[in-house]
Amino acid sequence: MDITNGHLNLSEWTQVIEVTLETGSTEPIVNLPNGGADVYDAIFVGGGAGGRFGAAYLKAMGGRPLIIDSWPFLGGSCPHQACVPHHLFSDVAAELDLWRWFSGQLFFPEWDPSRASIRDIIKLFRQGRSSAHAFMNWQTKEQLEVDYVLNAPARVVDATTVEAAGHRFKGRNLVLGVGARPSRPAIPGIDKRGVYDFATLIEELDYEPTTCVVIGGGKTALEYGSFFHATGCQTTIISRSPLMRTRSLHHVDEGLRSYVVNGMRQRGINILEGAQPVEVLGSDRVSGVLVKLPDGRLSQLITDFVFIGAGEVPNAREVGAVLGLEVGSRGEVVVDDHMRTNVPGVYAIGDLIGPPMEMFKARKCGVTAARNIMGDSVAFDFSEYPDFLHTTYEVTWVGLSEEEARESFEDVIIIQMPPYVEGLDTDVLPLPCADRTMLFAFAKPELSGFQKLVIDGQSRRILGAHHVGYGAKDAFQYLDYLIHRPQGLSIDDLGWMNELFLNPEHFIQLSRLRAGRSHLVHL
Ligand code: FAD
Ligand code: COM
Repeated sequence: MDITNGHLNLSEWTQVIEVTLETGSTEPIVNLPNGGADVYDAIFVGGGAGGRFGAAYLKAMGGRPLIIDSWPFLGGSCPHQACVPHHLFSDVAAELDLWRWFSGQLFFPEWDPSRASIRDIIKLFRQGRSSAHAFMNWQTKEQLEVDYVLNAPARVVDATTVEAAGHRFKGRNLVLGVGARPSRPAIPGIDKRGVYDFATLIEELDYEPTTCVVIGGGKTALEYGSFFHATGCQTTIISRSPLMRTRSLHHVDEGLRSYVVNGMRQRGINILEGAQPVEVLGSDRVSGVLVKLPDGRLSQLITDFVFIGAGEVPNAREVGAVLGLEVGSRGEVVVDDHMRTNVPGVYAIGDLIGPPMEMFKARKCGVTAARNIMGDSVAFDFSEYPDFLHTTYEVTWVGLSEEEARESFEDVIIIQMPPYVEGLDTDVLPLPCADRTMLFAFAKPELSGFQKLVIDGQSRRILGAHHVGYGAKDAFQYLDYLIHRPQGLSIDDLGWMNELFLNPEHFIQLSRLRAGRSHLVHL
């Protein structure tokens, strides 16, 4: 389908994408104002977050980009199977959590698990996701003016040639952004029906699970496990390492971690840390999981649904071999800080180059490659960044954990809510409280959240911030910038900010209560 000279509106794009996905049509969707005959400054193989932002930036700088993607839409895995459904699930989990705690009280009806269906939420997502895809296609063509060929798997021929939709495209540079796929641990029985990952959950779930076993201890395991459990599907999480102590997460503060994990246990999630799945049981369909407990005993968990949340593996095989790209021990394409691979003129970006597998990194890798191709010399260091995950809460953190700070600084000051004071009955303290935790604050105070600031008492600089509650993600983006800039952010700066009272502004007001002291002490 050649849409080069057409100007589809959003509904028309939605229709094109849905029909293509539903029928499995292999007809390419082509937007090539010059018929694809030019030599492009860069061909972006993969139009996910990395490829789309890279191509848009290169175009904005006056360059000529082409995107080729095998899906009939731009934007990649995020709006199709990853971040966007995860946020929907987490929103639903938070709503259901309130309903369950307040069942039959105030205006809440009696908790009725039959009303909370995992399949209904997935159906809702599938019905809506094409509108996001439609917007990406429309914006990239009409506003960003980037050439693209969609619904067309690309075959890299050499460092300047890519074949797709029966056409050979030439580029002075290649930018590879083909993403990652869910990792499937080598456990006997893992391929049985009833075993899902974040992608197949969206595409293939055809029954309502009644119990769930989640394998993994990182973000996806906690997020999806919390959602499944919130719907009333009794959930067990099996993790070799303690939850949130997987190598994909850094700077996780122990106080924050225990608030999160205790909260999950309090809600009835069965958490087996230090445990190992031995076999997925069942003849054809899953009927259980055999697990080795930390003390070496074997235990059998009965379940009709297994969810793998064990991370992702870069799709390096597909593009790596033909070009002779260097691939690292975790299956990632190896790049330098300019996103250059070992092959001149070939760049790699996003999930393909390994962790952290996050949107900010994918998009900024794309922009870094584009800028270097266009003659800037730009390095991108993504070793420090703000991070978050969801349980039935939003959990955010940035900078050093308390434990990390104590390893490098002599005088570490902690400002925390609830305060850590030996023997104090903080379970009755309705603080911190803020938007979306007010009901908890008044009826179940111990559920109303957790906040911690880690400060270097000598320089008075904020070293880290940690938060469990709602609505702090936005602030953490700016806190990240402020604490990592050369002059940092001091307790005095923070205490002098203007709070919008009763949101996660406790960091401001608590800092102000201590900032007057020349020698800082804990609060
Ligand atoms: P992708 O977006 O995966 O794009 C790769 C593209 O390459 C795809 O469009 C694919 O069709 C295309 N492709 C592959 N092979 C070919 C080929 N041969 N020819 C042509 N095209 C090809 N990050 C966050 O920051 N916040 C979140 O809340 C968040 N939630 C997440 C939840 C889940 C469950 C998961 C799994 C991830 C989440 N992430 C989140 C991570 C985020 O989704 C990824 O880091 C990001 O999407 C990576 O972008 P990318 O461009 O590298 O790859
Ligand atoms: C967001 C996709 S869901 S992209 O990063 O805007 O391409």
